[in-house]
Amino acid sequence: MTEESDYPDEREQKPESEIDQQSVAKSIVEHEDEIRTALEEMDAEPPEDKEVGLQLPKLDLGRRQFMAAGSLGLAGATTGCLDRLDGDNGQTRRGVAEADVPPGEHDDYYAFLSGGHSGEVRVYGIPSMRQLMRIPVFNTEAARGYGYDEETREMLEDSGGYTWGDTHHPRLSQTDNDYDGRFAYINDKANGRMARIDLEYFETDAIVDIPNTQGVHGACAQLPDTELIFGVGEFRVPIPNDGRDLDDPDEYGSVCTAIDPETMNVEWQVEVDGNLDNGDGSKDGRWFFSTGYNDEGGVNEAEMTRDDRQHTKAFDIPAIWDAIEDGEYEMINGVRVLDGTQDSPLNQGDRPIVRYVPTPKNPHGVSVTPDNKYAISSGKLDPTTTIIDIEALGEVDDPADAIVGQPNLGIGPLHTAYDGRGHAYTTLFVDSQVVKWDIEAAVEAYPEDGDGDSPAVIEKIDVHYNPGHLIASESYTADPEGDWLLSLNKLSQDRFLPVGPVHPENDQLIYIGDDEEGMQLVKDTPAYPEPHDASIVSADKLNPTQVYDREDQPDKEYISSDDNEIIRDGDEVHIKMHNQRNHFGFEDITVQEGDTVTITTTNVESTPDILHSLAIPNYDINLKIAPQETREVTFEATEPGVHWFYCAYFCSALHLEMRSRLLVEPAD
Ligand code: CUK
Ligand code: CUA
Repeated sequence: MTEESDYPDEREQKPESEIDQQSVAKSIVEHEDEIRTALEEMDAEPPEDKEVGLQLPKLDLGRRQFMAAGSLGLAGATTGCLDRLDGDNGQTRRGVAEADVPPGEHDDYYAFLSGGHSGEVRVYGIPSMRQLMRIPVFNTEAARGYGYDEETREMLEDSGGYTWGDTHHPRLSQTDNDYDGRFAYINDKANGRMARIDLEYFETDAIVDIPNTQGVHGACAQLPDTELIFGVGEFRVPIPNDGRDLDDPDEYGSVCTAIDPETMNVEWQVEVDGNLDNGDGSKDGRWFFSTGYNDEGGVNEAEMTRDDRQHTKAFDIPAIWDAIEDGEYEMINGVRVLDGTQDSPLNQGDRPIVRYVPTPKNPHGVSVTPDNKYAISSGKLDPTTTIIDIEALGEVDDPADAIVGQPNLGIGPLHTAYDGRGHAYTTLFVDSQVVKWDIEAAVEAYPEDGDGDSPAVIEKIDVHYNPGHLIASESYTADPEGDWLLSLNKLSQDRFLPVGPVHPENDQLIYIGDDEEGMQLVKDTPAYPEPHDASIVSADKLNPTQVYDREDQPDKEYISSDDNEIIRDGDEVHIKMHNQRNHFGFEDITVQEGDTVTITTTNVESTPDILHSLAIPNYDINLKIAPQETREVTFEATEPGVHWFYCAYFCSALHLEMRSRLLVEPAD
């Protein structure tokens, strides 16, 4: 199970010319002998052992085939579809031996990974770990024309005008506690924003700049039907943060923000004691849980780590709506803000709006089990996770009485994912491990959990190195698939060829579909800085469009080849032109220096994957125009001269010829 890093040894390779061909042949023969011996030994094992080892339905693969496939690296060729198993919904799934999806075949899952301070979201296929797409969100990205046309520029401008963000928690919309394929939501920790990605087009379609908060970190949807999106403030600041109480940290506060998922308007905020960190919602829509690591209200490391216990905060959503109905809020920067601090009158009655569950120490991740029984909150600076009984939380007088388990798991527990079979998987940042444990066993052992590892611990696997989040397939739904686990490791150190002082992160894929075999590390994937969290969704739950429909863009003018037109009105020039293989609607466009130029252009192709772009040298413009899509840009013609505008997507054999002249006549 354990993989030691042996990278330095492997690098001592001889130049090819020095390699003794005979010794190569000899070692191949020896290697094949070893495999044969291993296979013979397996065949000698009693058949009942095989039964125990392969409990999963339809996993009809003998250990011999598995060994052969794994050792020879011929997964697709040797095992074929023997290795497929059925998911809960009857879909065929790849098993561990088919983790290398053969060329031309598709993955079983999409994984949506945050890109950290790159500001984007990435899409991987699981189990291949192939990167399928990158979706710019808070950054600009010329390859997708994002931030270079009117629409996306305006969206970025209206949400603060920043050129970067820090994405951490991509969460997908759900209906009835299952992915509905509509939207993904993603936070911006840097600039306090929340964005929405339309999963029909895989494009960011809305960003909201959230007032009264800084460091919007944890994010999730209210389940079961995505009625709200929550984002929580990690940095305590004065509210409003307008220069008041600058150096008076006692006056700082942190809020949980609820956003309408359709309008992306902020609905309300609840201020709490301490800060907020990660969040997850109960499956029935009643609770939103958030950890927080700075109940001390400190402003430096020593202060923030002073106490041994902080709180996991449980926001009672219906109680908050009731309080709003009763007018128990203050309008701050146009938002209804409720007082959810411990001494607030709203927390004194028999239906407090926020319940404070004591949790050791500087808790980080919190996630709700698929069956909605527990919220599990990780200690980070304490070796335990805290298991909160969700039903009990609504009944007990003292929230501490809702704690029903506190297993000792290892050093630095950060985040927990689920396989739907009663197991939890928790990352141990300091130990560089993932620990698999039995949730009910931890509840049974409580409170006599002892000093060492909890009896609930089933197995640990080394990861490389220092894992942050981990996510299992469909772990955030009520019905996880329980086959793949992604460990998003913060350091790769020596796992890859060196590429300078900035090392890639390492996203590791672990097979968890076989409880008897245990966790199996399947592959390393270098990742550009820096994924935090991910959501893994079955491929059949998404239905992205391949070609735009004209009706998809009702507010844009479709420009066909008959509609090419240049409209001049004083110093305003509006150019309407189509584009297609291998030309634009005009060969030459002449404007005057100082003109305000708007170009509206439609890609009139209807063939999938035939994209064009409108790249204008010297003007910092590159529009992406997908088939049947219309894009628009406005700019000042400040640079006199000849500017060859061209298509940057290699679209045909005459792609290079797909260019026209923008002639900007100098003003006298
Ligand atoms: S956080 Cu980065 S590893 Cu932003 Cu969810 Cu825990
Ligand atoms: Cu169109 Cu290249």
